[in-house]
Amino acid sequence: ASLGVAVLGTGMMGADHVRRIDEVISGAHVAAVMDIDADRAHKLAGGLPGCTAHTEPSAALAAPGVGAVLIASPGPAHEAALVEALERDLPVLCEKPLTPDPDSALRVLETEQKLGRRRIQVGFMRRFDSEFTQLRQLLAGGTLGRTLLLHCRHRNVRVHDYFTNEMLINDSVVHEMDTARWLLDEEITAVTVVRPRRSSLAPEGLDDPQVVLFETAGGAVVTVEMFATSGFGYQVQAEAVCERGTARIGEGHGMLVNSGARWGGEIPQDFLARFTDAYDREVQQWVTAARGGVPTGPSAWDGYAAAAVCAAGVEAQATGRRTEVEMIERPGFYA
Ligand code: ISE
Repeated sequence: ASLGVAVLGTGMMGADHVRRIDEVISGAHVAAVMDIDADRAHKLAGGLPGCTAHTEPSAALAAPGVGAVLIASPGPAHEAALVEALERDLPVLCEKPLTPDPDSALRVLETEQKLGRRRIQVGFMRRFDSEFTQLRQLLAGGTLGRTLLLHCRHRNVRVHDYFTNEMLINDSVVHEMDTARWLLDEEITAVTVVRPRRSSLAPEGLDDPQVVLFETAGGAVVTVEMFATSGFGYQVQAEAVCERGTARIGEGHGMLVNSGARWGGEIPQDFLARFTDAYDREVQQWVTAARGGVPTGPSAWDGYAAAAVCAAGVEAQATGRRTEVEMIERPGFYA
């Protein structure tokens, strides 16, 4: 039977996932939607046969036909929803962050471990992007030798006026934290933040761009240029520098047009456009696993590890000092 998904939070991400489950994914349908904005929830549910609308997460989880949960509400609402989903033994796809800080993430890990099997997948969608997957396979294959350096660029067109320096770490650079851990298969042990002069086009209170440096357990170094107000496009690029060569992804060589003494192409403007295929694969694999048992994508452990690195990142940013990451040992459950 088709998997009935409750979607919590119907903002930009949640609404896109509703569309994806309805139109793109096989084996699932949207059984319930929840948003604190009742109108919004009702409008969305109205277009979906059999879908109910709610303003409380618990009501959505208890709605008829719900067999799994997709959490796309703001980060501070995640812990309560995750715990309730686990109590109901429902498979969960939780948009990042798992929770906003390491302590609450640890509580989620403990609750999941008590269940005795993995139920949570965290929405680090880059792991489903074809170029990122290719890079990981190349690095893991070992033909280039060990990876010494990973250079990352992460550019957004613009951000909301309320975007802060902490959000630059917690909402944006968190993706590089996960990507680096996954590509290198090592934990991040320390973070340093360096600021060039500030773009005069950045909103008040935001120091943009920033350079964030990670050190890994095995001694690799990762540099991240985070530029949230580039103005021109959404770009996520990475170059691995290895002992016997380098590999680059995210250059965006899609269609190239030659005309009028110029050549060029288009740059996507946001993550929904840049990572559409990755989101599609992410949700499809989650649905397939949820119907058959255990999720295989990024786990609650990955969500916790990212939260721990974020905490170090925010401190490094505030103090200007190299800050070591504090993390528990990885439980065997998440091996
Ligand atoms: C946003 O929350 C995301 O997750 C995007 O992937 C990232 O590029 C952006 O900077 C964040 O604000």
